[in-house]
Formats: sequence, C-alpha cells, structure tokens
Amino acid sequence: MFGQIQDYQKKKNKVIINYEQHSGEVEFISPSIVNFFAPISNQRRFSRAVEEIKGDNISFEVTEDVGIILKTEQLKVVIHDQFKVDIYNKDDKIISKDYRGERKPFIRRGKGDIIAEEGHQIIKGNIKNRIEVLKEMTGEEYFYGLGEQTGPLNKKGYRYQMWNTDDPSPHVESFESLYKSIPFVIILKDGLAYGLFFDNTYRSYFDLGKESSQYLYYGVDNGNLNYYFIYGPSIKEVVEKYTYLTGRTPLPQLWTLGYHQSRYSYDSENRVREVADKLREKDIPCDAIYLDIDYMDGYRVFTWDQEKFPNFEKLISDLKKQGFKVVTIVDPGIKKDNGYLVYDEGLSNGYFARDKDGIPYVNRVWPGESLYPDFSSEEVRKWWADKQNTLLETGVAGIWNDMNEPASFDGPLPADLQFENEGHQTDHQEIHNVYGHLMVRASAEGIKKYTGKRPFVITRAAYAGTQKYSTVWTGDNQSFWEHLRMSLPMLMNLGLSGMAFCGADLGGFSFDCSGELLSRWVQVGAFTPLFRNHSAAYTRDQEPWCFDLETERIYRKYVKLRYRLIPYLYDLFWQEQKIGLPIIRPLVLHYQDDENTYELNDQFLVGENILVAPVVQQGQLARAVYLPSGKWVDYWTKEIIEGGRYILKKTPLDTCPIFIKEGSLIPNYKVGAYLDNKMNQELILDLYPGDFNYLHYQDDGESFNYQKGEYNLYQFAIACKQDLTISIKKIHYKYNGYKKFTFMINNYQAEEVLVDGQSHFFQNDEDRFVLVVGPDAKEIKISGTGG
Ligand code: MIG
Repeated sequence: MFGQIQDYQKKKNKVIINYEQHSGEVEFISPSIVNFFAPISNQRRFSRAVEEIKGDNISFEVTEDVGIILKTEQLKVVIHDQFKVDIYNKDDKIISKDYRGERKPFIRRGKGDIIAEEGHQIIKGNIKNRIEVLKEMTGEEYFYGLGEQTGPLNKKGYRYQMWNTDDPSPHVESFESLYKSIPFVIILKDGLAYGLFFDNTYRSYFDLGKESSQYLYYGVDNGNLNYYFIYGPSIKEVVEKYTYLTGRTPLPQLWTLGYHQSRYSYDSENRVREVADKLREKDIPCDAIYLDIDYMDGYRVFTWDQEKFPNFEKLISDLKKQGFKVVTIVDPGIKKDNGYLVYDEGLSNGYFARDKDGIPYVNRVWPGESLYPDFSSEEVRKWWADKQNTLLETGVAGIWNDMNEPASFDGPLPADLQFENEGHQTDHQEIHNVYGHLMVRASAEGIKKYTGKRPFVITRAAYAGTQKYSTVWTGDNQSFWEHLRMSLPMLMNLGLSGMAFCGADLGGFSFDCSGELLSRWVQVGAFTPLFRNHSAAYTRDQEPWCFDLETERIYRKYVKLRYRLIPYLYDLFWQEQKIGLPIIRPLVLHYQDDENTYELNDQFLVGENILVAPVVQQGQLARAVYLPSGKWVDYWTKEIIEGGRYILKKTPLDTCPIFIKEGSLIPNYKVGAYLDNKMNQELILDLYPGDFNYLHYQDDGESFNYQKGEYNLYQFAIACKQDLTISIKKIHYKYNGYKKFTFMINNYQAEEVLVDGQSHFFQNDEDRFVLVVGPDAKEIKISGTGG
C-alpha cells in the first residue's frame, strides 16, 4: 500500500516519511509512546478520544541503516518500506514486529451452505480491510483490555469487532461486539507489556489468533491509519499512559459510590416512595433510586408523566430528606411530535441527523417515530447540556443515558446518514461509535453547569475516552450464573481500558434472579465501582427483600460492608484521577512476574490491598483461591496465610472470601443509611501491621472546591518491628477534618500505648486492639505482641 521509502524529514517530535504511494508520520508523544499516522481517507488529524496532549519536546536520534532508526531513551523504532515498523526496548529486545508474510487463515472445512440453511452460524473466512495492521505473534502473548467484551480475561484466540451494538439476546462468547468500542489492547509477553491503541472510530476488527496463530490483525475500512504503541513495561504503566492520552475519570461525588436501587421501571410516585421506605425500614443503606423510561410522558425525554408523577418535585425533595438521590433516564431518540418543545426546537434549529438528501431522519425507538440529535455538533451539545436543567432544577442528581449506540427498532441507521462533525460533515459510519460518547459529554457539561457539582452520568454506549464524562454499565445482562461469572473479566478489562467507574446490573437484568444468585451477586457488587441492582420489566421483583430472610440478611451484610469501605474506595478514585488505574483490577496488574495470575478470571483486587475471590457457581460451598506471594489476612477470621499458592476456602452462602494484604491500612466509615460526608467526623482505620505508608484523602465529596485546594491529605506511616509506630502527618489540610481516629489493629495485642509521649487508653479484643486518638495526634508508639 505504501511502497518504498523515498525520503524523510524530522519536524519537532515527528518524522515524516514519504513513500511511493503515501506518506507516513511517526511521532513521539513521550519517550515510550509513539504514534503512527498515515492520511488514507483525508489529510485531517482529528480525535474524539485524545483531546489534548502536552506536546513536550521529546529528544530522539535519527539514523539510517536497513531502515530509518528512531531512538529515544526508552525505545528504538525501526521504520521500513511499506511503513512496516519494528520496535525494540532500550535493552535492544524486540517488543513488537510487523508481520510481513501472507495472511494464512486456519483451514475451515465444511459444507457451509447446508449448515447455514439449518440455522447454524458459519465463521466466515478472513476479513479484508482497506487499512490493515498485522503484528507477529509467537504464541506466548496474553491479551487484555478491548473494553467491554464477552469471554475470558485473556483475549487470545478471540476476534472482536468495534461497532457499538444493542443486542438484547443473552451475551455469549461468540458475540463480537457489545455496546462499547474501545480499540485498545494490552499485550503481555515474556513479562513485558505494551499497548496498541487504534484511534479510529469507524467499524474495526481485532483478531487475536482466531484467524491464524502467526499474527494479530487489526483492520478498518475508512478513516486514517492512526495508532499508538504504548510501552510499559508494566501493565500499570501501559494503563497510566493510555489514560494520559485518553483522559481519566474525574473525582466522583461521594454518594455515587453508595448502593443504587433501580428497576425497569418504578413507574409511579407511590411505587418509588414504597421502595425508598422499604430500603430504610429494612436497614439496607442506599443512596440512589433510578427512574427508568416509564416516568416520562409518552417517552418524551425531559418530561414526566403528570398522572403517575403529579408532584415530581415534591417526590424528589422528600426523597432527598430521606437521603436518596434520584437518577433519571434520558434516551437520545426525540419523539416526532409537533408541539413537543424538544422536537420543535430540534427541528427548527436543524439539530437532528439528516439523510443524504438533507431531510431529518426518522427511525423508531420507545416514543415511536423519533429523531436523533446530532451530538457531533458543538451547538447541539450545548443545547442538550441546557436541556438537562429541565430535570436538574427539580432536584434530579444524575443522568442515565441509554440506547445511545444508537439503538433503533426499524433496522440500523443508514450508513450515509449525515452528521455535522464540528464543521467537517461526515456520515454515520464515522460517528456511530462516538454517538454515545458525544451525548454523555453534553450531559456531563449540563450537570456541571447547572448544579456546580461533579457530574454523575451513566452510559451504555462508549468509545475510548468516555471515562472523562461518564460512568458505564454493561447493559442487558441476564440473571444467569454464567453472566455473574462473565462480569468479572468484563469489568476488569473495562478497567484496564480506562473505564475505572464501571459496573454490571447486580442480580442480572433479564430473566429471573434467585435468592442464591442475588446473594452471590451482591458479594461481587459490593466491590464494583458502580453498585446498582437493576432488573427488567416482567422479571420477578429483584429488590433484596423479595426473596427470603436469608437473602435479605446476606444482602444487608454486604451493602454494609461496602459502606464501611467507602473511604478506601474514595481514596482509590482520588489516586485514579491522577494515574488512571482502575478500582477493581486483575491480579496480573500487581503481580506481573507471577504467571499464575495471568488468567485468573474469577478473582480480583480492589486497589492493591483487598483480594476478593467470589463464588460464581450455583451451590458451590468451597473454592480454590490463589494468593500471590506475601502474607494475606483472611478478612473474616483474621487468620494470617502465607501466599504464593492456592488455598481451599469454605464458602457457605453468606461468605465471600476476602483477603487483606499484610501491611495494609483500610480506612472505614461508620455505616449509616446513606453517605453524607459532612457527617463523617470519625475515621476508622482497619490496620494490618507491616511497614508501609498510606495516603488518605478527604474533601466535601461533591463540589469542585478541592480544585481550589479545599481538601485534606493525611499520611499514615506505619513501622512494625516488635513495637508498632504510627505517625500521622497532615500533608495538606484545608478542609474541616475528622474529630477522631479509631484504630483497629489486627493480630496485635498491646501492652502499652504512648500518644505523643503520653500514656494512652486502649482496649484489647480477641484478635485485635482498639485505640481512639484525637485529630491532632502525631505519633503513636505501641509496645506489645503480634504483627
Ligand atoms: O430494554 O429503558 O439496557 O437498562 O432498563 C430496553 C429500559 C431499553 C435498555 C437498558 C435497560 C433499561 C431499558 N433499556
């Protein structure tokens, strides 16, 4: 396609290579991130994912040998004819090599036509695309990321398609696409990791060994060749650098980390009040209740049904008094209906996508005949941001954007549907995968503008970089054990793909949940960043009290565990917005040298310190748990266990195996009915002795004042020989801080405690001791036994 190298020029961080047929650009974003670009469809460089890169000067050498050799302090990139590239690390080890041979698909034998007639799926041969990138594979690679996909953690042997898809049938491993498109893969080989991010919004294909064992394949039909090679060598660094490019989830409001109760639909004021009262009566902490499509007046977005919700504002303010936030669904489809304000405004201003003849395009979704706002236009996004206020001014606290793949009932949107695209008109093929991304960008901007608070948006469709605007959920799963099991690798890979704030419908959306399934699901949900029970119309009620007393008890236990852990989760979000690491993580992220962790599908870490090994099979009363090397403490029994091996754990229905890494401090809050940061005057420190530092972050949990410095940062330095020393330092102190600290020190019995030199009261319990100190304590010296 490119031909032979003619000549090249160096320009700042870039080298432009002129080939016989095209030109290619190689640009260093940092010493370990390199972008490869070639204008194929047009000359314009434009990204929906990468909004700004700092453009620091990167120093690199250019020499010529068998190819053009570019060398930074981290990488050696060798560019050849045909724009083939080979990349070495600084030790001159080959990391990635373009494949030069012919495509050699595995042989597929069979009488295709007859099988197809019977209704079986036939796997088509290799796809040919206009733009193709093939990289050599040796068979020793592990693949992670790729956003929200079915199948296991390691994507080796799978093929995926980037095309946002709403398919309500049960998600299974043969699905090549779901609702989100994140064209980013992390490759781990010989203990070294790198990422490939193909920033092109057109329908694209990733084949990671399904077609052949000799190469991986990326293909796309349109747009430009535009991809980033991101060297780690740790997975952590790959994720950090990928999110440096595409952005990070900003600090959320604290309440969004609480428990959320949803249903398709709580469709009247009475029903909503009933659910709210029940949550309080049953002592199940909860921060948010969702209104699904039936709250609207005939599915007209930015309206509500006056009969079923005659006192909408009063409902919301009453719920507020009970400590609930309300999140309302808003779909993109605008009902075609003269006299309906949103439709009239959209039509008269030309805000809807048009067909190739310039006529506003109509398809069908919930409201019947509907039109699609063109979110690729800044003006439309501004209008949409302003529309949010219709709901926000009533007290609604968050916006749920669904159906934004975009979905349609009368066949797919035509390929030649026209979009404004910031003045560079284009068609549906380019916009499809970013339609939801652009919609939630507008929603988030509206919430920020009208509430002044950190926006909470939840979306089904997404593209690379959507994490800047919205949290995501994984769409219409089912109440299957299989889907509980699958949600773990799916959420872990979403996290590695930048979507730190993610969750699956707890209990399953479609189909009927059972008490046992719900009990196991809440044991997972309690740790997923988004913690929301949601279920479909016509399925049996799925609120925690609709099964039996045992289910209700287990549910309460894990929701309360979640509420205890809130400050730990919030600390993870505070770190995340600086480095981009997800909240729930596959073990390989922290134990990259331990091959036992490479394919752990049913265990995860919460941050670095909590390991969760949930039960995801019906009736399973024991399970194997892999503990990486080091010491781990069983969260329930406080037993200390030597890692680097598998152990067997009993798992009665109310027990989810949880382990805390020795040398951890897990900050806790007292559990209340809901989260109110102003009430959190006491921090409880669940301490597992060791030698380490822990940083704890505190702010008002809702506003942007932290950006003006109104927050606290505490450093806890723990040293444990025989004696235990805890030093508390206020590294930054500009917010109304805690009134006391309660330390719960596990597996340690104290004999004497000195706080800043004064002898201090403490209390030994069975396997730990408890100590309460004032807000200004600086140094705690403990002599005793344990640790
Ligand atoms: O199924 O708004 O994924 O969460 O409850 C049709 C109704 C449309 C799909 C979403 C689901 C939501 C439902 N929606």
